[in-house]
Amino acid sequence: MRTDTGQIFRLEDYRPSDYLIPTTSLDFRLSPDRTRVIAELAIERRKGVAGDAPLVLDGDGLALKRLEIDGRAAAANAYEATPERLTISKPPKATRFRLTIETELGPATNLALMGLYRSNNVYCTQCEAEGFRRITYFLDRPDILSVYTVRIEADAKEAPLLLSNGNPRETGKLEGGRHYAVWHDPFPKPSYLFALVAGDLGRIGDTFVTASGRSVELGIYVEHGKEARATYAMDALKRSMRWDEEKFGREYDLEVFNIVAVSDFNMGAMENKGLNIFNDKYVLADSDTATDADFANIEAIIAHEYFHNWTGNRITCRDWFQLCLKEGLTVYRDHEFSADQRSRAVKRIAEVRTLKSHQFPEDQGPLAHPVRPRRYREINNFYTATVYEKGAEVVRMIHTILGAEIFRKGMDLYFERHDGEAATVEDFLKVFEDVSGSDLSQFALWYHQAGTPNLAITTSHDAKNSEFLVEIEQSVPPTPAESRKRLMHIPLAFALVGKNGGDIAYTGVEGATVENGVIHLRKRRHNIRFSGVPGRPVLSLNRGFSAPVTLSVEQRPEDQYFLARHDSDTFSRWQAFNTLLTDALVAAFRRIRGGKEPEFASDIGDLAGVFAADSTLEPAYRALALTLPGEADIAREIGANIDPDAIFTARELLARSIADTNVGRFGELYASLRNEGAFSPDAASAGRRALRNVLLDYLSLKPGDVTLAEGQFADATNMTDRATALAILAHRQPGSEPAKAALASFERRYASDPLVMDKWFQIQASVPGAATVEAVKALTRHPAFSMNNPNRVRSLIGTFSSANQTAFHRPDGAGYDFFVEAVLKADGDNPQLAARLATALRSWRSLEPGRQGKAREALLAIANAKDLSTDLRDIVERTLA
Ligand code: B3K
Ligand code: ZN
Repeated sequence: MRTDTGQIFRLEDYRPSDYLIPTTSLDFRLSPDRTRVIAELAIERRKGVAGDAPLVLDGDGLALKRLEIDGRAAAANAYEATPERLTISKPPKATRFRLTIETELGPATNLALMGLYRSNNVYCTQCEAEGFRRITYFLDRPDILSVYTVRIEADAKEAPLLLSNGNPRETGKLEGGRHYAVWHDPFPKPSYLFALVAGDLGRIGDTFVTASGRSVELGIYVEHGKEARATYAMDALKRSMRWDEEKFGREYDLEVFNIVAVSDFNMGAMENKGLNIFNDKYVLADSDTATDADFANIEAIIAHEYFHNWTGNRITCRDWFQLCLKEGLTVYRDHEFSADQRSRAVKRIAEVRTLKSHQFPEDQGPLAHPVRPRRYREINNFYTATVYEKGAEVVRMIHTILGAEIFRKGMDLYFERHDGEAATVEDFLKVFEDVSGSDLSQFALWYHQAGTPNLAITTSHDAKNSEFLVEIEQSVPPTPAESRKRLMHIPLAFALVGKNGGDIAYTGVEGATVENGVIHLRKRRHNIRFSGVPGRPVLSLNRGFSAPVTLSVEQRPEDQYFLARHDSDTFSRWQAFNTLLTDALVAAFRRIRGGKEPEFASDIGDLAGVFAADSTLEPAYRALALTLPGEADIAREIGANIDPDAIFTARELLARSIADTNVGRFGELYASLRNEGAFSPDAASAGRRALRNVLLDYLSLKPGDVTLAEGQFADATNMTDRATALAILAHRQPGSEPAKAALASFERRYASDPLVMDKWFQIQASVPGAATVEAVKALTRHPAFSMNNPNRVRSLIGTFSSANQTAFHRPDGAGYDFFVEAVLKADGDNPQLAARLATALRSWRSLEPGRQGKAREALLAIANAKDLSTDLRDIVERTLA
């Protein structure tokens, strides 16, 4: 039975705990069904707290076996232990005392993948956010920092490898084929960073010498036989370590750094101190099994978790409301890393696409919340695109506002001032105020206020006075629990673009502070007057996506075409073309809904041809330019009364019109981009493959025209080319002989490789059209599928519900019926997985009335089901509210 108390946690209720735990020693006696954990906690009453203050430790589903206070068995009336808490109502009078707590766990039956569990017979842990309380009773909150010593004992055959945080201290043999290891982590840390791994795994090792000359032993542990697939991750790790030294002056601080890949994991990876645990999807890669996107994700996630060592671990969060303090900041850091390792322009476009497709819908729907939320019922539901991606954008804006040099000074001060502490967003902002002397109080609203701001913009040119006028009005739409919004400080990068595409100078500006190409909007309305501008310029706005806002610009289409062809800022060029494509798709959608044939200006096809052929642009950039906005992006732009079938048709027709205009050019280019030589995952090679594969997609649009894709599938020498060709075959001609043959051959080849089978599930789950509902249902019975493995579930059911608009939103509701069943099934064992899946319906109110009604019924069916987890209940209730 579940005990959802419906309790809501509020930021304003934060207060420091009465007790501290300066040291923690844990002794694990591992066994699959009966693991014993003996915790010895040094407890210290905080100064000024009354001697009779009760000590209440958190638990979650725990069974207490023994409790000692200062080495003596606690009297039965001295405490109360329930699965959820251990209350010592009359703790010893002394300010310091010792608790010995013994609990018993069953890792093998822990399918929620929180706390101590087993993945492929490997013991592993996941404690963020509140998993440590599933291991022992503790003050399981991030502001309780403790120095840990961990002893692990296990069967030596079953678990030759015994790992925990910090540095290795001791190992030894025991009777009965058992052995043990002791680890000590000198850095005080919150319980959510605790980790343990024990099992039989393969290893690749390396050494890293830090800037100050200390040698660090690096290890990556994977399933035996998969060691070779971990070399790219190791390379990414070493590059991350060097980069953090060079860009942020941050050195690694322990003798060892270990990464373990496990196959059952609720998210991407976890930054436990000195012992990162990864979803194996983000460690394992080689040319035969991983796509270029996989390689890029591995690089980014390895870096992200490593960067947490300073932003998250050395400086952690005071409470979970401050989650963005570590997550937004660390995402900003990993974005910068990838930009430096790859192409900055390409990386920025990819980031903006992700932000718009994940964070914007969240911010514009029922689950909207500020980057720093003020309340939560289940903290695990706040590991969101808003906290991560918008949180990173907020840090980027600080960089934009203060400039690179002062930003770095602020970061240095942050590390200096707060090292070893549990900090807040206020602490973070304060360092930037201190180093710059600026007042960031209005800027701070980016943390506190939900919703995507909109800027309405009109321009006019006064030739007589050589003036260019720009009127900008900001508004922030209402979001749940926040109907009235305050005015924000929005840094809007811009340029006035002249006839030749270059930025033009002006002699003066009035109406707003404008510095280094950035307009600082602070008021509701700014009338900005640029003087010394004799010819009418074209306004290039929100360059580099300097602020996460939407724009409503009254702009002539020819200006947009002009920017798409000539803007000297490559990001803005992409943005201009993307806006043109989006506008064309929205117009086509409206015509289709009105029973008319859509029409597309031939200029769009021509412009696509220009991007494709422009060899001054990187191939990866050209690939992004040629990628049409996704169906969900178009839906968001339309806003209401969404008919996914009409969107799909609009998108298909635009793609065909672009292909028709460019058949010859695309064909030649496709042929010229053939792979030469050995595979390399580097950004430039990946970019060429990306462009070639986008072209293949266009070249396969005509009914029956899949011979190229068939050829590529047969000849492919790497997973990127193979999986793309397979997706084209499966999506263009579902159920056809070539599609069936390709799917079957792929399945034969990779049947024993779960991560590759995930691609096979994904490709089939995203086949457009009504029939996919039945196909996905059938695939849940495939031997390679398992409802208990999050990667499988996300590949099949997650892809179906969040990336297949036409099938999921089938008008008869069959997609929703299947979805309800799957979400409830997942919730039985793994609430976090179920809650994440359930967010697929967050934009249900923007659907046309028929689907909207069915989606609501589906949400109600979940809400009314018995015994829901807190996680899932929280999501459905907020979605319905
Ligand atoms: N900090 C973890 C996420 C933990 C999620 C808990 N539900 C991974 C990361 O962001 O680096
Ligand atoms: Zn993170």
